[in-house]
Parts: sequence; C-alpha cells; structure tokens
Amino acid sequence: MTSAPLTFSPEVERALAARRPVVALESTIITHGMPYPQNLQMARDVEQMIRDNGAVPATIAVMGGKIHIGLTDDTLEALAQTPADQAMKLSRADLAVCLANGRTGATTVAATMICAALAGITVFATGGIGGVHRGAETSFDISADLQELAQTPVTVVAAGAKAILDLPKTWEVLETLGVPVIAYGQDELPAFWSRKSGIPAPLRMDTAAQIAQAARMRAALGLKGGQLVANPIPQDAEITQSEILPVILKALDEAEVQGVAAKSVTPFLLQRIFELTDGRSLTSNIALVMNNARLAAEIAAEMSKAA
Ligand code: PSU
Repeated sequence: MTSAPLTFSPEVERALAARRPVVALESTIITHGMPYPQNLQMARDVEQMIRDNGAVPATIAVMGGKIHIGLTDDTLEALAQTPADQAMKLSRADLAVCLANGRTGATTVAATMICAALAGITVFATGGIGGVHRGAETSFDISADLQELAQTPVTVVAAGAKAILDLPKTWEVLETLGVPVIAYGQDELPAFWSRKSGIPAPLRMDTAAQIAQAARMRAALGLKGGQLVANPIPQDAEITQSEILPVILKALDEAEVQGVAAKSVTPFLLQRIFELTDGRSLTSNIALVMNNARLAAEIAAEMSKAA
C-alpha cells in the first residue's frame, strides 16, 4: 500500500482485501458531465449494474483532504448536487493541490486512473475519454486523459472518445503514445453516441477474458500504461453520426462565439448538445455508461479469476 491519503468505503475495502473484482468509477461525469438529478440516478444505476454483474463499484472523488475510494449514498447525493463551479475538475495537474487545500474535487478519467492504481484497482468504467479537441492545431487543447493512458496501468472501458472531439487526431495521438485501443466486438471504432465512426479499429477483441489477458501480457512485458476498450453504445440507444454531427457543430460554434476555453469546453458542449437534442443525448450517454459498466465488471471478474 502507499502513504497516499486514501480512504475506502467498507464495501470496497472488504472486496479489495478478499481480492474480489472491483470497478472504479469517475466523478467528473457526475459534477460536470450531466445535470442534476439525472446525474445522481445515473451514478446509482451504474453502481448497481456493476454489483449485478458480480463486481463492487468504487466511485472516486476528493473531499476533505482525502481521496475517497467508494462513496456512501449520502456522499454521492451531496456530490451530485454540488454546482459545477464549486467542485474542482481534477486531472493529474490538480489532484495534489486539491488535497492540500482541502477542497472538493471530481476526478476526470486521468485523475480516476491515478487514484484507482494507488488503490490497487485495475479496471475503470466511464462514458467517453477526453482527447484532442477540434481546432487543437491552434488551441493546443488536448486532454490529459491521453497521457494518463500511456503511463498508468488501468483498463479503461469507454464508448470511445467523446464525439465532440477530433476523433482521427485523438486516435493518432493514442497510437503515438503506445496505448492499445481495443474495439469491443466490431472492426470499427465507436464514436460515443454512435456505434460507427468510419475509422477502422487498430485492435479488436470479443471477450472480457481476452481483454483481461491482454492487460496481464502488458504487465508481463513490463510495458507501462493502460489500455482503452472502446465499447459501442447499444443499438437501441444510439444517435447516428449523421444525426448528431450538425448538433455538435452548432454547439462548437456557440462555444467559439462565447469564448469558452480549457476545462469548460467539454461541460459546455455536453450541456448544449443536451438542450439541442431535447435531452436525447443524455439518455444515450446514460445508456452507454451502463453498457460500459457491465463490460468493466466482466473484465474485472476475469482479472480476479486469474489473480
Ligand atoms: N464521460 C462522459 N461524460 C463526461 C466525462 C466522461 O460520458 O463528462 C468526463 C471525464 O471525466 C473526462 C472528461 O475525463 O469528461 C474530459 O474532459 P476534458 O475534455 O476537459 O479533458
């Protein structure tokens, strides 16, 4: 164990001690990714989905100078009600300062990976990772999630990168960083709200057992970093690319006109797309997170079988 300021919920502590499967969950999706009260319902349903599939959920957030690994229902509710401007959006750069200042912070994919690895958790489910923003050639806005995948040994299950991003550039950067991008059950990379992106998947796997074995092989080879599992949204919940693209472009235009930058870009775009689709983007977002939670629980179970 480490001397990091970790505090475990009793459920997670017992599961880790008994080497039972545990799946990490992030909290930025709760505070900055979805509106209240749908965010709270999503957080509870995702935890339940993981339990129903034989693993223990560990939602991660920073509060009172500690990294919480597993939250009580009261804490989850308080977090879901925290206005986005009162919770820090934590990535690798902010985690230690948030702890030192005793502030409340929600962990992004990058920060959740760091905390999960410190806690001994190797599988993590989310919606979509951050990546290279459209227009990055002038803004230089590239999510720290990509670097984290290259250095922290956690298997991240997502529905690809969020489609508000420049997806081809995002996959190029991951390739450069040596991150395995594994499409689950299809030959094409998914695009968050859509099953298809038109981009061929660099790697494909069809079972949770294979994905767990790939993580083991990476460790055996001494290769640092994690792997990204790109799990397509279920068919009945998808919004096709041709439907969602005009909406994304409109939201991007508005962000530019209003001068939205840095950490505010993703939350602004998700909120505008939610409004422009009359809530349909949120329904899809929740469906894909649930689907990722199920697969992550299966992978965690495979990993603990062999351990
Ligand atoms: N998945 C979702 N919604 C979200 C996120 C993931 O379905 O809001 C969050 C994750 O925490 C991810 C962050 O790390 O969005 C990316 O933010 P940025 O683009 O600013 O790096």
